Amino acid sequence: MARETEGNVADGSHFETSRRRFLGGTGLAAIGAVIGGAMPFSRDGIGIPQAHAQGTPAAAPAAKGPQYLKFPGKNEGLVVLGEKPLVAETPESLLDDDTTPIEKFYIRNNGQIPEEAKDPDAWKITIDGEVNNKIEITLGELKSKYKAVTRRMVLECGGNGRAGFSPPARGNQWTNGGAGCAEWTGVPLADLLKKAGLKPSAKYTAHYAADLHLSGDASKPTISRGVRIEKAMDPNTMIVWAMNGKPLPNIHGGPVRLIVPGWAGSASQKWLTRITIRDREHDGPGMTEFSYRTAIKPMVPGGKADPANFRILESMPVRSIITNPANGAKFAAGTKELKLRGASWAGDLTVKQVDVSLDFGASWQRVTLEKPKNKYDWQRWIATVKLPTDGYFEIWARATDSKGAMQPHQAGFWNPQGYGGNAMHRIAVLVG
Ligand SMILES: Nc1nc2c(c(=O)[nH]1)N[C@H]1C(S)=C(S)[C@@H](COP(=O)(O)O)O[C@H]1N2
Ligand SMILES: [Mo]
Repeated sequence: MARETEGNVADGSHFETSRRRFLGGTGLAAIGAVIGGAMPFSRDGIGIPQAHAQGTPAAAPAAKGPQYLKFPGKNEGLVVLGEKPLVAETPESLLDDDTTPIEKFYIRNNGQIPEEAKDPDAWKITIDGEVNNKIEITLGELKSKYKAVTRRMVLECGGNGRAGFSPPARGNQWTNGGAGCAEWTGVPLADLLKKAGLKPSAKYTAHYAADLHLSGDASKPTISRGVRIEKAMDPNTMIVWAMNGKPLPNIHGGPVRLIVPGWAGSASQKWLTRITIRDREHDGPGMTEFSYRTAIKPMVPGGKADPANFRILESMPVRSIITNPANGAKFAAGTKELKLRGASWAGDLTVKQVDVSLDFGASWQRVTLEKPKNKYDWQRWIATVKLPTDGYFEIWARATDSKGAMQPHQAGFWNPQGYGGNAMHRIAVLVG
């Protein structure tokens, strides 16, 4: 299948974003063929972003189209959102596997990618700070002295859904593809923290890693986030060394990383070297001002933000994606029904219900939703929808979490760096 490789869509304009969102899934062989050329979304409903009007001056700059990833071991359908640092997302239609294969898993770096560790089992991890006994352990010892567990859990970038914000928010323009669900093998961080013995003053973690700052300055941490001690003690928060049964690849933080499921992916430190327990909130790069923070009192979109009005983003919001058919799929004239597949997840919560619409949200049909395998697993879903006629259809999907929160039509609660964007997923299909 033809790939458009020209151009870099990092910090893409809203125009590029709209276009990419539409074309993003066309790389996958869906049930049918894929429509060539631009087919804009119909966007005249309330809260639906304006489609780029064809032929107007705003649409005049040549559309660059998505840049596809070329990286060893990675699927060529991944879309590059930034090259320095390397960031790539997975089109929704490539998230159609129950367990996301490594080759399809999104990539998010903030700094330079370190060289692959030559002797993974000699890799050292330190746990210090507000603990009774500092721990220094090699990966080899961790594997042999602690009981390993495997869990299938979603990892999702805090900025997932950012491309839905208007005006555009700062940062990588993720559509819904800054997420994946893999089998992670490792030990609960709580097991090490119990061994170290938390002091009563222990309030927060600070995560450190081996990746160099983009500038190459070794004295600057690339990113160093942390979580409340309660989350660190959750048995699902893990130090992991295997992904889908294979040694954790270097690009995903191998030989060893944190997985803090349900929360912004930035807490899941790759190339983990040290966790320092603090007596107060962490203040490393990624913890302050507007990074991984959302507004307490909703702010005017694009307006001036007051840092005092922001709090740390913890659990990610509910989201659902249609993983088959791919956006832009074409079906033979006379096709009477479509089989849909998708996935949904909801940060710390579970998904209670997913609905799909073929008529721009006028009516909804409930899908068949699977239960998660374990906590923090995503929930796959299937549905069969009847097509009233041939023609152009949009399929919309919305999920509702276990506390009753449903995905909105449009990314709301604007904030400068675009967190919490969880507008319902839409795809376009053409029948006949
Ligand atoms: N050391 C380190 N850890 C990191 C990052 C990073 O840049 N450096 N990026 C974080 C962010 S923002 C996300 S979303 C996830 C992405 O993990 P992945 O690249 O394995 O998908 O890793 C997190 N851990
Ligand atoms: Mo992220």
